[in-house]
Amino acid sequence: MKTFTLFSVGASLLFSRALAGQQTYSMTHNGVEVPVVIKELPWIDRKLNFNSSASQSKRDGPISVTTNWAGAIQESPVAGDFHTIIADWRVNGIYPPPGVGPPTGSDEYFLVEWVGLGSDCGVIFQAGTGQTLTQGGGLQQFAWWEWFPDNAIQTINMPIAYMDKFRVKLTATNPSNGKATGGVVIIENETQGVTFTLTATDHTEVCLNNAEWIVENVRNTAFPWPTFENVEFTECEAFTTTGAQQGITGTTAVHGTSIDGRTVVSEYQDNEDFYVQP
Ligand SMILES: *[C@@H]1O[C@H](CO)[C@@H](O)[C@H](O)[C@H]1NC(C)=O
Ligand SMILES: CC(=O)N[C@H]1CO[C@H](CO)[C@@H](O)[C@@H]1O
Repeated sequence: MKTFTLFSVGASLLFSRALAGQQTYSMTHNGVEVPVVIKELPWIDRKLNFNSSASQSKRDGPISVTTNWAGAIQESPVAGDFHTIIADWRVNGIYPPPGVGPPTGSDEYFLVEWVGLGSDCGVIFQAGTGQTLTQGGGLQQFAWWEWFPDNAIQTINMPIAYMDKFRVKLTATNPSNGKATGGVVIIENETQGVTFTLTATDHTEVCLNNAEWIVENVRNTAFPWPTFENVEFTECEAFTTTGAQQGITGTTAVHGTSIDGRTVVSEYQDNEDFYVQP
């Protein structure tokens, strides 16, 4: 069972775990260092899952239809590879799918909003916000990061509330031959004055030819996509190893199908802004 809880008081903590790289991290509230608690959720395989029965229509540009992701994937670095990705968004709520009552028994609606580097070679360096909705726990919200598939989702004890504005930035460390084994996560509130920083090393190589901004149904085809407020990704930027800056223009739009027949769409606004709508 891949579960552990770590406590750190004051200064950054270094921990290591077989096959899971090493991490150092710290958090500040209005510039003052505060304790970090990172908790690993149970392992869920969160790789991109195409819905092969859905049509892959061309609209503004290339479209991929998946069962678990909706958003935008930048697959075309103008030169070099992606080493940094950034976006802002407000923390949405999640609600039962249309026409469905509150969760009962072991029902779990589980949505995450994130930015990531990689995905092409099956490894993703990613961080963002998330929500679960269950009968026992009600609505839970959290900030998190993950080096998939080395670790499961790592929740972070950052304060998080509905409609808080978050800014997440990932930077791959020492990219070489289009790959990296470490990176830096910075998760900032833009509402509550809290900044979390984590440096990861010694992980499985991530391929840097992709950068993505995603809303994901973590439970994939086990439960329908929940209802949620549109996730508006703003100030979306990706930087390449040659210093180029790219945004949403030229990305593959990813739409998510839900087992109840709904489609979660990704709508382009401009080069730095788009939204995901259930
Ligand atoms: C896949 O897409 C088809 C066509 O849009 C849809 O009817 C079906 O429900 C989708 N499957 C899943 C598992 O979301
Ligand atoms: C980095 C960041 O966005 N910080 C903000 C967090 O919230 C405080 C209080 O609202 C702001 O003053 C900071 O600018």
